[in-house]
Amino acid sequence: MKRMNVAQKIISAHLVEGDPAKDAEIGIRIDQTLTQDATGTMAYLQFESMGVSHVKNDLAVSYVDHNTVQIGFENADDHDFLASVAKKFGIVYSKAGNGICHQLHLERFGKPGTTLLGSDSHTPTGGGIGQIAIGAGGIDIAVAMAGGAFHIPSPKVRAIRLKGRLRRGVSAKDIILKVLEKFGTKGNVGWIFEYTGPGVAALDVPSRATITNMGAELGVTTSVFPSDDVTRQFLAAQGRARDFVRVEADEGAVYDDEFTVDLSKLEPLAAAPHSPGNIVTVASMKGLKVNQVMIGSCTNSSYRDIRTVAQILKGKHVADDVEVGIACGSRQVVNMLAADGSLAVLIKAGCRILENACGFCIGAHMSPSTNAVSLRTNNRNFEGRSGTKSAQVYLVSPETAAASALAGEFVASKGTAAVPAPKKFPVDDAMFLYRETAGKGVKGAKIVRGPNIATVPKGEPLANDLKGVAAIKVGDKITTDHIMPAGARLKFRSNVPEYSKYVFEPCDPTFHDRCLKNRESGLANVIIAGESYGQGSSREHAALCPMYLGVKAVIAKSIERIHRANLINFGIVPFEFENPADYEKVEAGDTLELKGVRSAVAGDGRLVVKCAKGSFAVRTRLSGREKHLVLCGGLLASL
Ligand code: MIC
Ligand code: SF4
Repeated sequence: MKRMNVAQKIISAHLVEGDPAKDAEIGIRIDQTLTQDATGTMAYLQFESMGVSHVKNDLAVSYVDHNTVQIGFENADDHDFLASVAKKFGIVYSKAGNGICHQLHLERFGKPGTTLLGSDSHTPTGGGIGQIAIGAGGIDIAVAMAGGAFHIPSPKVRAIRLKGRLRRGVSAKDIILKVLEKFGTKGNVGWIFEYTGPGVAALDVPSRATITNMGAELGVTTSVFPSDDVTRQFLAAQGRARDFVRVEADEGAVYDDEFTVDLSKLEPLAAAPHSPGNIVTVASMKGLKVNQVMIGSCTNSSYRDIRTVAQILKGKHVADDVEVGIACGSRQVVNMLAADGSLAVLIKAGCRILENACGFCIGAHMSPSTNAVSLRTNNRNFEGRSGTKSAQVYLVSPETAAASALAGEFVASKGTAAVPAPKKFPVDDAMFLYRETAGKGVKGAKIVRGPNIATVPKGEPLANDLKGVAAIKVGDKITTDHIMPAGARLKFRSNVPEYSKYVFEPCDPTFHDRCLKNRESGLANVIIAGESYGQGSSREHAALCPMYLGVKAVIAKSIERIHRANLINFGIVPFEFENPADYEKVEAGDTLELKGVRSAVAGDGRLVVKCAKGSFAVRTRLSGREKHLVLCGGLLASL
């Protein structure tokens, strides 16, 4: 029998289409789904339009954690809509204030050996307990809830071998920053990173989850740890011993590649502005004045993390000119910190205690001041994501964040005693509603639709000849935060016409108006981009809103996995330059001729595009399923 690694074991047990040994797309069965409010409203509107009576997968959970600020009626309208949908269709509803989706799912629902699909790019947090957990656009979650398969490229699996033991002051965040230093934020499409080796056993579940969570920044399909005795202990302490299954790689399992991290040699690291792949040592930053320190987010908001911070701050006070905010991952974490006195320590040390939610991480709270240096324990430091364009955001471990908050400048922590894995977590599921009707739903329950809940636009079939305009030309590593900003604009997620006004706002605020003009004159809008277009989040609005504005194609040097899938789901052709140097041939505003684009999509994906400076060749590599979607004008239009 073939000796399998963890990823292969779980994928082969869930395989419903294709052959992982071939270099093509495969379909897998999805056991669990999760959504969060900012992507969930669209996902459920799409689910509703599929006409299914209730969810068909094992467990669907709808979390509210992104838009909890509620300035104006919009967020609250979304919450009411989500709660009513959950009741009707058999979804568990996690109320605002319960915590951040990934932390909560790990604590209460995630199961080793199963598959989880979430409308959030950090869904791979579940890899910390041996789940194949993948982020995707909302419509893919809707399909999975309706019992459909999810498609991924046949994965290549890279072993990240951990050896040795971490030194004091160095933690899981530094491990994933090291992996990001090695592999960067582009060029990892189609890979699964599997953590193996003797160093794994010494990492507790929250540490493993920090690593798989931030693996999203690599652009991989997912990251996964084995499910072992550490996992067993964690699940038992959560009162979920029955959910444990052991999933470990077979002796001699084969990997497509491997990389070793010697934990004993690791030093505190940071991701410097404005990319999670821009890694520096904390030692090299020593002395840089720090204005703000933010601790929390789905990467570092566990009891282990915040308790560690409390141990470092105990009996001290943060520097006078530094503002410090702490957002815990869940009510469970807050309750534990309250019970053991850590919360009082944090308050006494001068920290601002924030809601258990995404908040600052997505620029929805505590934006830093102009030009501020902000140290944060979250996973993304894209320019402007904090809500302040000129801010210099560095991503660090909780240990480095706490030490720097005290010093008022960038400094590594000397460390503190390890927080032992709790023997018993206090379990209180009262803020998870509709657990009794999960999987069944309540027939006849009414869906509540306030004025913020608009309808989902459908695409149109792809024409054979397109006369187009290069509506914008952007550079490398354009993130979904550039395409579809969050923060102050997040409240329009359920209203596509309104949210579309902000497409590319950080790059070119005139994009929306120009696109509409082009669309009215019968011209197709085309986006020209460099390498790694669409990095970052799973937000399908970065495809849906451009579709609404008449964008028919993206031509890029390369496109990231989740965004590429979202483009296809909304009928936008994801083209790549055959010769990346041709990027130079197109200028913003150029007229483009895409003659025979429909036949090209239906055929081998090759097309010659005419432009002012002559012509250039592009290519799209689509599976049969993907071709069908693009030709129809997207998934909804294909139903
Ligand atoms: C993010 O961290 O960028 C988000 C906000 O959680 C997104 C989802 C969204 O845009 O709603 C993600 O990671 O997918
Ligand atoms: Fe929320 Fe930030 Fe995690 Fe996204 S990365 S889910 S915004 S905490």
